[in-house]
Amino acid sequence: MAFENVLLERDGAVAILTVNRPKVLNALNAPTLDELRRAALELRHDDGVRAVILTGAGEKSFIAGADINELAVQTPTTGREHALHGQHVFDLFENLGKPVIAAINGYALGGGCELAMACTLRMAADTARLGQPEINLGIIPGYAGTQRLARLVGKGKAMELILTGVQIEAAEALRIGLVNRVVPAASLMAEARKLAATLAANAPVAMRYIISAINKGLEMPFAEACIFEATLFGLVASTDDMREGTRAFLEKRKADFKGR
Ligand code: CO8
Repeated sequence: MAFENVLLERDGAVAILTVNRPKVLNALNAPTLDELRRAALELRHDDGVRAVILTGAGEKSFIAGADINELAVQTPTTGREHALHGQHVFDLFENLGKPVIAAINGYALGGGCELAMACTLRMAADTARLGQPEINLGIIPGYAGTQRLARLVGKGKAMELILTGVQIEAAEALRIGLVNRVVPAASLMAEARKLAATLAANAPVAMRYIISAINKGLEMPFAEACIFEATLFGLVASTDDMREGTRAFLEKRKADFKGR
């Protein structure tokens, strides 16, 4: 598939998706968002891809937010539609059915922080800076930042970050649980590839169900979420990978999971 604003590479079972507008710090304009949507659909349906890394081109920025040129001319109706469309695209990444690692190589602001939060895991360079600076533009997050940030770091911290619009450093993002890991900037991609390769060797159906159980389960009452988990647990028992994983343990060898 041809893209202009994103790069999509494969390295075995790992796909690397790079937002590629470094001159504007990888800001998300409408065409870029649409390419992310198309790339997400392609990656979801490609069984050869078992883990994805999402990053930004250049050394300075992951994604510096929605493109402010477009925000400056939005109307009430287009603003609502664009927010809903972006939320839909980010949902695709959250529910891709395989792990997506945000490799945060610099600024992750506004829509950039929101997209990172829609990823399954977040690994940040020690030089990265994260935040929801929308308040400084007289607007609010529109790509589900108010919701995902509150779920990730708790209501109090989310209120503080979104109301002040402050940028925080990677170490602080790690401390409050906004990112999973912080690594030296120079080794970010190597570390992200290592983690992606580890995940890509895991049983694909079980990974898909784990992501679904956590994402969907958190939105359900606890008792219903436990029933949902039990149902997925039962389903996973139908897979060849379950038989392979348990047999490999008993035979003291490494499992070879096929995603069936
Ligand atoms: N949109 C468009 N252009 C941008 C953006 C952006 N978000 N961020 C940076 N750029 C451009 C700059 O205008 C500049 O362009 P030029 O070279 O033509 O002047 C170029 O990128 C380089 O940026 P700077 O010169 O500003 O670089 P600095 O190192 O001085 O500063 C910062 C880096 C701090 C990241 C600074 O660029 C900045 O503050 N950027 C804006 C960050 C921001 O406010 N992001 C949030 C945007 S709002 C949002 O994301 C809402 C999401 C929900 C929308 C839902 C409905 C659509």
